[in-house]
Amino acid sequence: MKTSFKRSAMLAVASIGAIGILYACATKGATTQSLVSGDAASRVYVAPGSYDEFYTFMSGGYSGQVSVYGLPSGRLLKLIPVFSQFPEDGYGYNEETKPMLQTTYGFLPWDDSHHPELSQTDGVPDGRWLFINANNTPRIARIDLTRFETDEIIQIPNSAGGHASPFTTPNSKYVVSATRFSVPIPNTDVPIDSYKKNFKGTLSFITADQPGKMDIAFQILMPGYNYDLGHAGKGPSDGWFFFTSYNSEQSNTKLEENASQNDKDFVAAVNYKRAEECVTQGKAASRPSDYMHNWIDSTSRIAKSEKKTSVKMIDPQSCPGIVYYLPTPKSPHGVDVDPTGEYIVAGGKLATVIPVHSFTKMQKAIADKAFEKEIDGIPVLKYDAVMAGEVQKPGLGPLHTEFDGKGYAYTSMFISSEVVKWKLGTWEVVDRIPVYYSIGHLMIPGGDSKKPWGKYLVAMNKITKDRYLPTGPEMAQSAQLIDISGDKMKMLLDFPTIGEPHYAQGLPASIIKDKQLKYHKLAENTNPWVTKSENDGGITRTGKRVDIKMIAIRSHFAPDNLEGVQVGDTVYFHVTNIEQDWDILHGFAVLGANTPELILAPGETRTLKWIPKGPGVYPFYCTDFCSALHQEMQGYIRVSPAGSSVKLMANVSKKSQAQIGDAKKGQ
Ligand code: K7E
Ligand code: CUA
Repeated sequence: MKTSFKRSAMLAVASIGAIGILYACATKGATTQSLVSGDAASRVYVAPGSYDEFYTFMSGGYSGQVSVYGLPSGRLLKLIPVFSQFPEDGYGYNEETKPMLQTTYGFLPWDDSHHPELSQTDGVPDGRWLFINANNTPRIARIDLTRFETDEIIQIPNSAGGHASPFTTPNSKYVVSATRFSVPIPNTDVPIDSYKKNFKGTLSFITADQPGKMDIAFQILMPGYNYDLGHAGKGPSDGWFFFTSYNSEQSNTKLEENASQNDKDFVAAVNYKRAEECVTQGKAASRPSDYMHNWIDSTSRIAKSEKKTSVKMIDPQSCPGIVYYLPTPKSPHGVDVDPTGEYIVAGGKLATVIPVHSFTKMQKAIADKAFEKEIDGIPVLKYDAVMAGEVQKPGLGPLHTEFDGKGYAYTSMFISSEVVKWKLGTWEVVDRIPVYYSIGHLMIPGGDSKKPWGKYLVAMNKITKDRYLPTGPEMAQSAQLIDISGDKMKMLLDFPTIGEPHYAQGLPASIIKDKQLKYHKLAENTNPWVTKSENDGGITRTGKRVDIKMIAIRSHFAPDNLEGVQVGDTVYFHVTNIEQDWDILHGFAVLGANTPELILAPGETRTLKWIPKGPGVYPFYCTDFCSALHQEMQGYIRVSPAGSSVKLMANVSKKSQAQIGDAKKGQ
C-alpha cells in the first residue's frame, strides 16, 4: 500500500478540485500549535524511572521487524527481529536462529511486515503472543511476549502477498492470511493475460493456539480478486471472518485505473465453522503444496525447520454456505468489526462514504436468499439488504477504523490526512482532527477487540515532510499520539518510527510486564554445545570442522587462547553466557568474520560459524559493555597453514585439556 496507492490517491485528489484545496491546506503543516492543548506536555511526560502505561507494538514495514514503544511517552523500548536478519544481535546469522528464515525458496533474510496482532482470549488481547505477517513471501510469525522474541514462523502456500494477515479469531484458535495477488494455483507457466481464466485467490486459516504447532488448517479457493484485509467476527458474529477484496474487475495490468472501474467490490464473509464442518465431512481436497514451518525448541533454543507437503483446500462450490459476498463501495481496504460484533465497517479507499454492514441483516439476507447473483458458487447478497448505514461526507480516502468501546469509531482518511470520529448507529461525524500527513492505519489499544482501552489513539502517517529535522531525501515515518478520552480529540505528541509502521497493536503494560522472563536457566539449557562451567570449555576437531566450546562471564571468556586451527577449517564458536542475572548480556565477535556478532542473553548458547581466510592470530572480544573490565574481555585464536603440526589447544583447566586429548585421540 505504499507508492502505487499514494499515486492513485494523488490522482483522485487532483480530480476533485475542492478537495485538492483541502489537502493542500492540510499539508502546509500550518498550525499544529493551536491543535495541541496546553497540558499536552504533562499528559505524555513519563518521569525518569517511571513506566509507561501501555506497550505498543508497531510493524516495521519494509524493515521486516517489530518495534516496541511505550505510551504515552513514545519512547522506543526494543526492536524485535522477525523476518529480517538483525546484525544487532545476530538473529538470522547465528546457527541457532538461521532456520527461522527458511522457506521453500531457500533462506530469505528479509520481508515486509504489515500487521501485528495480539493473541486474544474471549475477544480481548491477553498478552501471550504477538503475531505478524510477511507480505512478500507470505508467512506468519509468533512472538512470545514473555521474552519479546520470535519463536515460530509458518509459510503460507498457494498465496502471494500475505497482506490480509494475521488477524485472529477471538481465542486465537486461528490466525488468517489471504492472497493479495491472485496467482495460478498451483503456480504454473501461463500467459499473464489468461488472468481471468487461470488466476485464483485463497483465504488461509492457520491454527495458532499451540506454540510450536502452527499449521494450515484449511484454505478456501476464491475468485481471482485481490484480498486486502480481514477481521474476525465476535460476540454474535463469532464464527465468521470478513475479508475485503478489490480488483473484482480481475485486471492484470494498470490496476490503478483498471481495478477502479466497478462502483462496488466485495467484503467476503466467511463462515469458518461451516468450513470446519466441510473439512470433517471430507469435502476439502488434499492439494500438494510445499511450505516450511520453523520454530524454536524451548530448551535447546535451537530453531528447527520442517517441510510440509499438502493442504486441505475447500472449493465453495462443494461447501455451500461457506462464503457470501457483501457488495462494498469502492475498492475497499480495511474491514473492521465493532466491539459488539454487529457492525462490519469497510474503508472504501475511493468511496465517498464509509459503508457499514449489519451482521443481523446479513443473517436475515442469507435466510431470505436476498441474492443479487452468484460468483463461482459464492452468493452475492444485496447491498441494501445488508447495509446498516453509511457515514456521509467522512473525508477522503477512508482506510482503517478502530473503536473506543464507548460507541464511537475512528477512521483514518489517507487523502484528506485526518482522523474522523463518528458514532456507531447514527453514523454521524462528531469530530475530526488533522494528522501529518497521509495517515494509513490508526490504533487504539484493544481497538479491534471486544474491550478497547479507549484512552489514546495512535495515527501512523506515511509522509513526514516538515515535521522533524530533515534527514536528506528520506524522512522517518511518523506516529502521532491523540487523546481520545474526552469529546474532542486532542493532539499530544509526534514521534518517529522505524521503517513503515503500517499497523500497531497496544495493551496495558500491566498485562505483560510482570510475566517477563529475566534469564534462561542454565541448568535447563539443552543445546548440545552448551558449556555450563568454566572448566568445561574446549576445542575439538572432526575432519575439517573445529568446534569451540566457550563460556562468557564478567569479565572473560574461557578458553581465551585457542590454537591448532588451520586454513581450510570451518570453525564453530559455541559461546554460552553463564550469567544467571537479569539484563547481563555478553557479545562475541572475531576479526574478519563474515557474519555479525553473537549477542547472548543470560543462560543462552549461540554459535558463530567462521571460515578463516589465512594464517595469523585473530582477536575476539565481547561487544556488550558488561562490566568495569569489559575492555579486558577478549581473547585470541591462532590460525596455521593447512597441514600444520600446531596442536589443538584451548587454555582452560587441566580437566578440559584432558578432554581435548580424548577428542584428538578420537580423530
Ligand atoms: Cu493500510 Cu498493509 Cu494494513 Cu499499510 S496496510 S496502511
Ligand atoms: Cu562481556 Cu563485555
